Amino acid sequence: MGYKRKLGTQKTIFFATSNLNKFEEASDILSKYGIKTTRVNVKTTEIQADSVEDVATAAVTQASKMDFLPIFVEDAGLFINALKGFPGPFSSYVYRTIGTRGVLRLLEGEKNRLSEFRSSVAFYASSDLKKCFSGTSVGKISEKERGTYGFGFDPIFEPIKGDGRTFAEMTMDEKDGLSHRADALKKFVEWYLKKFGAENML
Ligand code: ITT
Repeated sequence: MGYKRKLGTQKTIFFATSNLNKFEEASDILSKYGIKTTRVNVKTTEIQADSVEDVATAAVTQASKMDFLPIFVEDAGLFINALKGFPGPFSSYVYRTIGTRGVLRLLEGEKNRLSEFRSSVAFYASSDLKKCFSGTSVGKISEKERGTYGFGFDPIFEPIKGDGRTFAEMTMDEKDGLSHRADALKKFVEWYLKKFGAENML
């Protein structure tokens, strides 16, 4: 039995991700707009590309082949200025290998700590109804890891619009107020609600 439902009577949007933290953040943000998110636990094959937009767009095409529609994927990466944008689209691999401490070592003695988280949300409802939305959060790489909340590079990322704390020193709500993921998802939700109308969706 499939889960494809008629658009317009949709109660749920599927989110294909293997990352529970990303799911938790996204479902929390979307729930504030009355949208229910259901996780499809798959790891799509990430293509090699320079931008998170290209990675997300390719991934959602793969995800759309499953019987869960409408669906979105979200690809994120940390782009560090002094490292010419590294790790960028390779953030997942870099996190799993050298981790946050490895990134701090790469930046030892470096004054320019400027960096940016980028997120792209690629949505697919049908072959003629698909769209990609991008968000950013500009910040600095801290000198040391700080904080225990969040995941990934959160302990070393201080958003410029914050108060000097790293994402890992913030509650999820505080991070949502400043994050690349929230930025991209809000653009998506505004478009989605305009397109389908909240009353059809709930
Ligand atoms: P899926 O592709 O299955 O969704 P993933 O963990 O591979 O999960 P991404 O490719 O989007 O997710 O993210 C790559 C890595 O970047 C991720 O594993 C984290 O280490 C890091 N990252 C992404 N978003 C982050 C955030 O909000 N805070 C801290 N680190 C983040």
